[in-house]
Amino acid sequence: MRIAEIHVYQHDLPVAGAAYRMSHSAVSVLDSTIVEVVTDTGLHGWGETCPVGPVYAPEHATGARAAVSQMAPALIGADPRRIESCRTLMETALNGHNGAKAALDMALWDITGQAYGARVCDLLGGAVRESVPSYYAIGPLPPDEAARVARERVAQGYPRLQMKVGGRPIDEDIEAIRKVFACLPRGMRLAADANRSWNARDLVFASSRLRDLPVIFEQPLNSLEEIAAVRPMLSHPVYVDESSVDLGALVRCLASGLADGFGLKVTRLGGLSVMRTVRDLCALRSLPHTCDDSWGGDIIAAACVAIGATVRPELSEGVWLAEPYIAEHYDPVNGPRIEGGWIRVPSGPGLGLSIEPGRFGAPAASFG
Ligand code: 0XW
Ligand code: MG
Repeated sequence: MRIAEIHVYQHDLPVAGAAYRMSHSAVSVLDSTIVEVVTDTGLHGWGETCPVGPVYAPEHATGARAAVSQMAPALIGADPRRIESCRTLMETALNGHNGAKAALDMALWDITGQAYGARVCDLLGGAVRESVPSYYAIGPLPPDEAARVARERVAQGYPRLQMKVGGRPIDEDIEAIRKVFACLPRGMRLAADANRSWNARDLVFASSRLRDLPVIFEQPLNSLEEIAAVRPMLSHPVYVDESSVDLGALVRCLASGLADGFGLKVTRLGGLSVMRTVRDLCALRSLPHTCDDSWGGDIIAAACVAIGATVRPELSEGVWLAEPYIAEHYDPVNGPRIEGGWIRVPSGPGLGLSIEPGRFGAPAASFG
């Protein structure tokens, strides 16, 4: 089996309702890059990468399409089931650009699953359950409003919550964390995610004022160096998200003991192939982690669910999907959905999606 064609599409994903907000950004339309890999046997594999705006991470939406276009010619003629060889071809064609590599990698796993009649989760080591926990990210809302949303989501069945903090006085963040925590059933985990926006002073202050609450601080500061500098002064676990920019950064976090867990993004790390390694390294150190992406439609969602289904339940911090904020499904039948805070693992081969030909209009670029 050979790769005969590769098509790259641009697709806008408008946020349904109000803009999606984090400490220092608000987004209302996300620019997604979709990759379709077609084999000489007529299989279609799908991949996607979709940064949540231009400032969350260094990935750039337009750059993703340029990067896929740089690598695609090298993949034409390769066997898509030899994913490691394809990854070598990608590395030989372009340095860096994990998001673009992740989109191609996803499409290769999708094709391999279809070719063998197996689900991607089962190729990645095997699903350990057929429904994965999700978590809801509460926006940086005033404390009482954040607590109201927390109550709603707990009532819907979400097993875990994240709340956005930062971009306002630290006292307000502390009050919001206390009020949200008070709404949770015993044992339910809460991560306060500053998305890099706190400074060391605020983090140390918040950790001392909230000493009695078992809250996780997710990516509180801009860099690993800043986190390392104040770590001994904290009484809370710290999860690293944005700073786990690649496998090397993640290994440094593991080796230094800097992270107590991770918020992981499939595309930031370079795809499902890398996530599989990261999952196993985290298991070695008993470090909990999520299996997310920063945004994306059904293709990214299916990829996150596939790897999420293979994570040991005691180490799973859930699979976040942009699905509740998106008004469309690429595959209205099989596209992953969050129901009662949980996501059913798709049953079809590959990523389990069936996407209509021409669904994304004319390609931005085609190869082969
Ligand atoms: C909540 N998320 C998984 C979605 C947003 O894109 C940001 C992200 C995070 O945890 O930082
Ligand atoms: Mg995060």
